[in-house]
Parts: sequence; structure tokens; C-alpha cells
Amino acid sequence: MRTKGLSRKAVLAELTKAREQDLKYADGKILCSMCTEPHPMAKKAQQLFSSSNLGDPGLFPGSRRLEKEVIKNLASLLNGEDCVGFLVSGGTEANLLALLAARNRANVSNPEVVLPESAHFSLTKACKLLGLKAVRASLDASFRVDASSVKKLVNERTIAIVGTAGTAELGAVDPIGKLSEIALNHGVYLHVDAAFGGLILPFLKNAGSNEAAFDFQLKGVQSITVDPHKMGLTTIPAGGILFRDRAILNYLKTETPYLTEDRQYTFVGTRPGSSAAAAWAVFQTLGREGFEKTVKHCIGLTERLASGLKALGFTLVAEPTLNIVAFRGVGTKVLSEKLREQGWLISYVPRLDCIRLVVMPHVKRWHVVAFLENLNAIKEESF
Ligand code: 0PR
Repeated sequence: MRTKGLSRKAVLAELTKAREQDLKYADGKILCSMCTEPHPMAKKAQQLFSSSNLGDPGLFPGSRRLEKEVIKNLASLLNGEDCVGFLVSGGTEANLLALLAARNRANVSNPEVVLPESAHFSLTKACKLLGLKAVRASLDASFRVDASSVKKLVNERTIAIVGTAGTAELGAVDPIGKLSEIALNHGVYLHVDAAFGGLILPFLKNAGSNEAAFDFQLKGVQSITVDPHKMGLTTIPAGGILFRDRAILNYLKTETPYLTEDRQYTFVGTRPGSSAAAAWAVFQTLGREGFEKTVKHCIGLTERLASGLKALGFTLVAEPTLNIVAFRGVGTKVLSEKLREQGWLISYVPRLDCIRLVVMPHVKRWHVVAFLENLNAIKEESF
């Protein structure tokens, strides 16, 4: 810590320097992130509410109201009119809270969780923290969890089954309807990790079909993770956890006797009211129509990218369900390194030996065209 403070100008100059080192979504080269440039109204709201703390909501009733309204909006998108929930630090905390509730509800010794092989690593972290054994269910040919594998793994120690609606690697959507049946038949808790897909799937054209159901309309689903700071176009941090009904909260409750409210249900204590305000501002500004337009843009570009990759002779790992494309060809790893050298921020997934691209709202048509041209040039000169 310096002894004497710097001038405002000097501090701002240093901040600007650091900011310039950060990559910008607007450059269109970030194709590996599930976050994006926040909507201008989210940034504005975040500034307005920068001192608000949802950890002591009696001091900030306005912020608390906005959080409740955001949760209500999410619940109505996910067909869960009686839901309760919270805005948390991200999908990791949301998944942790879901498994904590499930574990406390079941109250069995040597508890186990059935996780698809494709489950996000935040669930592995949660299992470690909660003393849960993760048993892995295998995937089918389209990288969705195989429901028969899940069924075989359920036993008296199982405290929860997890399904993913939009896997981080491929955007695959597990057959949540089948998982819901298994959960109901065995009296087991089902958690859906829709951290990414939860703000895409409700806006897709075929969202109404039974086959596509992944939310609270399925009676076995007890909780859903859905993150506004991914496809919700809001500022970080904004994860979301929704529970089917209020009764589940008893398994999460911690007494906080000297605060303005005498109990908390989240893991994090001090929580930014600005996250609630920012998400609220985006939901109000865009409405359902705005989200539909954003999703249409991303899906349209994903299709353009997928057909362009095929035309260049690459193989898609799976046909995209959401706005994620994964592909491979000859020397995929080397190709990924060359793309990075050219400034493209892409992910290489060793487990699948593929390059993964996430088409977030900051990606524009000309970025896709430039990427395909660059990829073709690298391919021509290297292979
Ligand atoms: N569940 C799923 C399905 C996810 O995709 C993620 C994060 C999480 C849970 C955990 O969410 P938090 O990171 O909010 O706790 N998925 C991204 C990933 O791991 C997170 C991310 C975002 C990574 C932007 C990089 C990045 O630039 O790929």
C-alpha cells in the first residue's frame, strides 16, 4: 500500500492502462467465452446501485424488490410460478446451493450424486466441498446423458441427479424429461444446470415442444441454475438459483441474528444489489422480444459458422443445439495454436480433441466471415 494517495488523474491513467491490456468483446475475436459485453442499461444500473448489499436487505429494500422481480421473471420463463430463488455469484454457487439443499433433504450416509460425464466442473467442486461422491453417467452419440446409464446408477445413497441444459463444452441439452421420470420414480432430487441454456432455450422457436422441455413444467425438477451473467447480457456477477417451492429453503437456512433479516440462504454473505439492478434493467429494456432477437442473432451466426466449417472440410463434433460449435480436422491441436497466434481466442477441448467456438451476442457476421477466411488460409498453408 502506498503511503500518500495518488491524484484522481494518475489513478485513472493507471486504470486505463490496465483496461487496455484486457481484451475487448467488441473486437469479435473472443470466441471462447460464455460471457459478453453487458447491455448499456446494465452498466448504468450497476453504477447506480454500487453501494447496495443484498446480504443485509433491510437496509436496501429497493434492491431486494428488484432481486425478487428478477427471480420472478426467470421463474416465469422457466414455468415455475411458485419458485423461490436468489441471485448469487455465478453458476458455481448456484450449483453448490442446489446440491447442499439436496444433500440436507436426503440426509443419508455416504451420499452420492449422479453427474453426467459432461457436467460442468463446478459440480465436481461442489461435490468436494459437500462430501458427496460423484458417480458418472455415460453419454449417448450426441453427447447427451444416457438416461439408462443414469437409471442404473441410482441407489439408496443417491441424493440427487443432475442434468445439464446447455453443456459448457458443446451446448448439448440432456433429456431432462427422462431424468425427471427417473427422479420421480425413485423419489430423488433432480437439479438442472441451465446456467448457459436457461436464457436461450425459452427463446428458441421449438421451445414449446414436449421433447424440448427442461424446466419446472417437468414435475421431477426441484431446482434450476440460470445465469444472467451469461446469455442474460448483464454485468458480472449474476448467477441465479431457482427452487421449485419454498419448503426447500429449510435445508439451506443459516441464522443471522444481528442483521436486518435473521436468516440467509445463500453461501455468499455480502451480495451486490447492483447485480439485481443490472439484471432487472436488462429484462425491462429488452423484454421477451429483445431476448428472442438476441438469441436469433446468435443461432443464425452459429448456423453460418457450422455450414462454413463443413464447406472447408471440417467435421462437427455434433450438430449445434445452442450457440456453440465444436469441430475437428487434421491436426486440430496445432490448428488451435495457430488460430491463437493469429489472435483468435478459441478453446481447444482435449477430451474431445476439438476446437470449440461460442457465438455470443458480441460476435457479428463479419467476425464469422473473417474467422472462416483465416481458418482456411491456415489450413491451406499448414496441411
Ligand atoms: N454450469 C455451466 C453449464 C457452465 O457453463 C458454467 C460456466 C457454470 C455452471 C459455472 O458458472 P460460473 O463460472 O458463473 O460460476 N461456464 C463457463 C465455462 O466454464 C464460464 C466461463 C465464462 C468461462 C466466460 C470462461 C469465460 O471467458 O466455460
